[in-house]
Amino acid sequence: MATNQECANVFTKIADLLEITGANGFKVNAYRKAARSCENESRELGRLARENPTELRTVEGIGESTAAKIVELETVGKVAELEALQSKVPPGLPALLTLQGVGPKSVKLLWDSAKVTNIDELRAAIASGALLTVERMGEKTIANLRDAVAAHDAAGAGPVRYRLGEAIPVAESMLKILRAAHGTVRVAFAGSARRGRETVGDLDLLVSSEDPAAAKAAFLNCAGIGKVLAQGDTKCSVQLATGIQVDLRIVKDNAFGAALMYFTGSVDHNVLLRERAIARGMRLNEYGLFRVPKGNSEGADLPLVAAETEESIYRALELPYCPPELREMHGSDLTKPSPILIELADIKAELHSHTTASDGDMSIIELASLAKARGFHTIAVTDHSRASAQANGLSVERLLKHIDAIREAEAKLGGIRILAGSEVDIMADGRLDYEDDILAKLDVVVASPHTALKQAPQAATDRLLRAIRHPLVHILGHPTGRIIQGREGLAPDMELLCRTAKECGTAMEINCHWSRLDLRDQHVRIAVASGCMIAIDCDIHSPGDADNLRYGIATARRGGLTATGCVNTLSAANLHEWLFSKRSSLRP
Ligand code: DGT
Ligand code: CA
Ligand code: CA
Ligand code: ZN
Repeated sequence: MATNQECANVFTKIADLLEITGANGFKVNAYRKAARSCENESRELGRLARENPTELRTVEGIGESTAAKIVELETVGKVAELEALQSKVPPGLPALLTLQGVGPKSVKLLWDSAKVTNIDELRAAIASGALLTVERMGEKTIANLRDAVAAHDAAGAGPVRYRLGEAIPVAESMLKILRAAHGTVRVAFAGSARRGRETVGDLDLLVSSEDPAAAKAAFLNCAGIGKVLAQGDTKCSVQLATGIQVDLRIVKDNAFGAALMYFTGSVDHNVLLRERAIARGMRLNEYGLFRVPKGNSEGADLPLVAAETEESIYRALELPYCPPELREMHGSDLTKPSPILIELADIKAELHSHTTASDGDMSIIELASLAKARGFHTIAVTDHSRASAQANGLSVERLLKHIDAIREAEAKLGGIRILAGSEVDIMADGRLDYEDDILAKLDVVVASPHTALKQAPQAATDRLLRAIRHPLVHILGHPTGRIIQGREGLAPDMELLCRTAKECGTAMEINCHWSRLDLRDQHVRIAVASGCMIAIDCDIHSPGDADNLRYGIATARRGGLTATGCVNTLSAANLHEWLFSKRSSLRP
């Protein structure tokens, strides 16, 4: 079945090729919008295309022709228009788009004006100086191209996007430096990182300052800058040695909210806000929301309505505040108040963690002390089961001893419930790796797929359903087994899984590690709609893993999860009661 990402990729490729071949911008934008809506859609488009193609038209941004292409992709396995476009350009040309900072416009220019049709020819054209004769191609641009080709040669076709957990710490450390600069009033990161997307193309930082020159100097002095791409009084862009690009905007504090709103995006959300402003006789841009007096269309110095905070701008547009994580295509009904989304502080328990008994770095006491220091009332120790031999999974004999060790540690440490659990492997056919009489001895069972992650969707659905329905299983761990930028993982019928999880009182996990984020945002939306419980767990192996909670929370918020839908927010009594309801022997 075609995944939503595959549908999105088709539309992105069509848009790129249209732009390279000089098609009109309106058409290009329609395809880009279609690509974004595919990425954002929680229903599975491949399934819709097969079972109920007319429903495709209900997806925001999908029209008649794009819907037909999804059906074509699903049923034929390829899209004729894309193939036709590909045949119109030299085969090596699209690869130029994988170069850092090279978009369709640059590719078109390189092709039209310098006859460059692939990366090798680009390398040669840079070396020979041939590019210098191209109009609109300055030395700076050529230097950037040279670096991009070098980076490509060094990394292969390295990732153009960075995973959230790789990007956010970089943003935080730069914000810390900006915060300390003379004259700084407020700092924030914006862009896709603030919206909590699982990967980001670049980082967008914002600072308001009474001493813009000091802010700029502090930014350009940050450690790890490989190259300054641009610098002005209000805008700077750098590329770090690690490859990631960081854009900084320096603004006046009374316009911080407007800038934050604008640079948080998404582009689609901004467009909707701007249209709303226009409809109310106002204009919205990165500097503020302004009133446009009748008859004055292009005047300068329009009267300011709001700019200082995002809240004030939403209010002036007569809209409820929209949390950044929901500022995507699917939040298109802006007038509908957002649910009160779950927050980090709501989490009171960790239900998936590993000790040195399997592949963790900490003892039971160390792990539980960490959870206690975070103010959690409960930590579940869930080491791997025997089938995970590479992770030193526990034999039945070792597991039984481990349970005793957990009871001892709990008595010794005090002040936190330490539950004895297991992350038990779900075999390819859905059987679990321990017998029921063993599972029944545990307080918590997280059942996870670790092998056979390429099995067909139907087999994956059957396999995971069996685990969800197992009366001794509490949580389905990292349900698809995907690794971001690493492996696709399983593609089960998530709606059916979540519906069944609801019926069985089983929770679906959001695994917080930034390389997993599994369930992913679209799946969380399905889970929330189905009403099943969700667990948000850090799958702790090392002390630092507990800090990944924020990424799981961001993913949960993107899926519209409220605190009440998450088992980790329950009081100790209610949590233990739920766990107990699948047991007869949870010790008091
Ligand atoms: P990324 O970096 O690809 O992960 O995604 P974003 O959303 O961070 O995109 P970026 O860095 O290009 O721009 C940051 C925000 O600035 C974006 O979310 C919305 C705003 N923005 C940028 N370009 C435009 C534009 O052409 N029109 C509008 N309305 N907003 C824009
Ligand atoms: Ca960005
Ligand atoms: Ca940017
Ligand atoms: Zn696992």
